[in-house]
Amino acid sequence: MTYIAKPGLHHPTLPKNALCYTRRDYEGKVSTLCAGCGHDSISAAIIQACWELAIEPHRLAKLSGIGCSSKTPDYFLGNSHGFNTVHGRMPSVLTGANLANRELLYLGVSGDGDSASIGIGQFVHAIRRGVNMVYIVENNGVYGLTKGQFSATADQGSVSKRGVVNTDNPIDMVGLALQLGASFVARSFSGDKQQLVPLIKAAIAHRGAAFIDVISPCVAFNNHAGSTKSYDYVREHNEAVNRLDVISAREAIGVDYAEGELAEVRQHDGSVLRLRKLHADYDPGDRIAAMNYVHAHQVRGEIVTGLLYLDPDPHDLHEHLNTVATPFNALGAEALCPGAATLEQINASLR
Ligand SMILES: Cc1ncc(C[n+]2csc(CCOP(=O)(O)OP(=O)(O)O)c2C)c(N)n1
Ligand code: SF4
Ligand SMILES: [Mg+2]
Repeated sequence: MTYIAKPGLHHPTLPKNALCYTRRDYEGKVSTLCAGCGHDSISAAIIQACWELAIEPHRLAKLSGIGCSSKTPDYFLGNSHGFNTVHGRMPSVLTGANLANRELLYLGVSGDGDSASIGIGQFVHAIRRGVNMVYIVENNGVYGLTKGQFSATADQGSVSKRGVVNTDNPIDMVGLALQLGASFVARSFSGDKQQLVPLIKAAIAHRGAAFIDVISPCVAFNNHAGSTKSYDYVREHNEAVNRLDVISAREAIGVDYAEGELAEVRQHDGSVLRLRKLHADYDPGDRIAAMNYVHAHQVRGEIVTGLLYLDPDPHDLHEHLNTVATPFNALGAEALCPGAATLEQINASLR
């Protein structure tokens, strides 16, 4: 037996969301990851975010590649659609699914190896095309599943468990996503659920390419002194620039902050993002400034977290392609194959 299913019974006093579902209804199978792996905390944050947003499980599709991180969709949202692709190919499968049915919420879960090494070509094109999705990279700086080789996000000078020093320059996924035009870019830490849950909720509410880089320590291969992706290192070097609250369309907006501290941004689904600044000089509406800020802090060994960039007027791939509102998978044969006469007209127009 390669997995253990959780018992279906719930305690009757568990809190319920607007759909009368408990958090248990958003769980998956029992995790087979190492105890303490950051990836399990990210799965818990995804469960919490989807429960709080009262997402109907059949409205969400989760896709992943290969790796410990890419195994995690088996451990959450057991009642949603799922597709485990080959290594590094999740973005193109997600893009195709999104084009066929624009009405689902798409959640891509990947690793730093899956997205920054073998899948980097796929990652950059999905982001630059503005595919409407939440793209989470569970970033531990190593290939956890294949026993801890440095990945392309490992910092230069970072030391492996066996004492090998990484001499290569790292790929910064946040810097890449900003440069490629992602309309929502965030970074977080698997050990900071308070920050991560609202970021995931905000990314789900966002229409466009929403990217979250989550530093997620690998306790088996990259949690020692000398690693820059260990729990201790991230806790000591975490510079959160803001804190986020997400108020969904059906909730009343209560006033619980002092004026002047907050910026509010309304999303296309009616939800409101309330952003409380922790650093006065950080502006998440300025893409270039965000790139400079993140890079300058990275040079000093600091990890900038929070909502790093938000385009208040995002556009997605369907808008770029001017596709019809009806999902392609719901169009009948008549619309999809309009016949020989229409084909002749199209051909004539191209002559
Ligand atoms: C085509 C192909 N090449 C190589 C592998 C071997 N492989 C499996 S997972 C993996 C790396 C996973 O690293 P990452 O995406 O960072 O996930 P993690 O396990 O660290 O969460 C590699 C190289 C594979 N499965 N398929
Ligand atoms: S090997 Fe590392 S990434 Fe994989 S489950 Fe264990 S701790 Fe997590
Ligand atoms: Mg990894």
